[in-house]
Amino acid sequence: MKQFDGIFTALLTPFDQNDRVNEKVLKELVAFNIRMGVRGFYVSGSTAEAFLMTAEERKTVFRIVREAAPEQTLIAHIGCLCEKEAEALGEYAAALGYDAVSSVAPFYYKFSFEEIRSYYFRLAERVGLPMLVYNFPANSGVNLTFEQLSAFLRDDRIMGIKHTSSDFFTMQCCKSAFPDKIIYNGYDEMFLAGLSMGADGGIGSTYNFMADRFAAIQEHFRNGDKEKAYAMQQEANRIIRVLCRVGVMQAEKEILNQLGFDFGVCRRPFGTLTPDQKQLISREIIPKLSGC
Ligand code: MN9
Repeated sequence: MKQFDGIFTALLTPFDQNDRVNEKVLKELVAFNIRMGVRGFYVSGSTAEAFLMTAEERKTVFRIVREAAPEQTLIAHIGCLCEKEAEALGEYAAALGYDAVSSVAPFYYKFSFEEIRSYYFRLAERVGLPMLVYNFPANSGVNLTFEQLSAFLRDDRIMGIKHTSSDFFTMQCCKSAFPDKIIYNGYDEMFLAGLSMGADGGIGSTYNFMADRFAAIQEHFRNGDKEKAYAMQQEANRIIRVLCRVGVMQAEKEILNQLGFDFGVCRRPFGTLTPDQKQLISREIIPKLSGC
């Protein structure tokens, strides 16, 4: 039985010079994260630039990560506006032996809650894997209330929530009403707050290069060592502040480049970093990280 608590890296996707998924580098990144002690991976999510990729590319990523992480818990993000495509992605992940699927709420058309709910249940049913609801109001424009999240959590097909929101009241209400469901904290800079309000773990983009720190924060939290946990969160946040100034995903790829991975840049329409921004990263962030 796979375990779902702890640290799950929301993997970035390396693209090569020709803008193709770079299999070799993705495998190196997965191995680096396994060495840092992650429980598993969240594959093909927002951080992976999933919405800028074709379904074929997302399947390729599912396969590569499965091969590189045979023992870790794997959650496949299958969300996209075309439900038929989400279903095909889910079926592919299930055939590869993924442990769960996840999806952001269907967005853009301002669907009713009833429509959103049936989207999730239909997908969970058809794919046949536990479904993790990805609640990310800031980017999806869909804000799920506690009552709405409860409608998911009381159902056996739903394993839990990835809560990318600073509404920790809602998080805590979910955990106390449904203690057996898994709640992931979504904003890395608030990981410790999430743990205090009932999160079982975190799914995050900055884990790509500092998963070990977040694993340590959770360990200190479990051992009741609040001061150490707080000090480590504060250190991580000094780094995340720089990322937020520069552009989170562009900066994350540049960090990996500077750590020695041939990671490339984000896909258009994302822009590229200026020499000054790259320098800021090498001055303010790289010395604070352990190499690979
Ligand atoms: O997966 C990530 N969310 C997004 C979670 O990228 C949208 C977070 O790790 C953030 O990137 C991070 C920086 O704000 O907390």
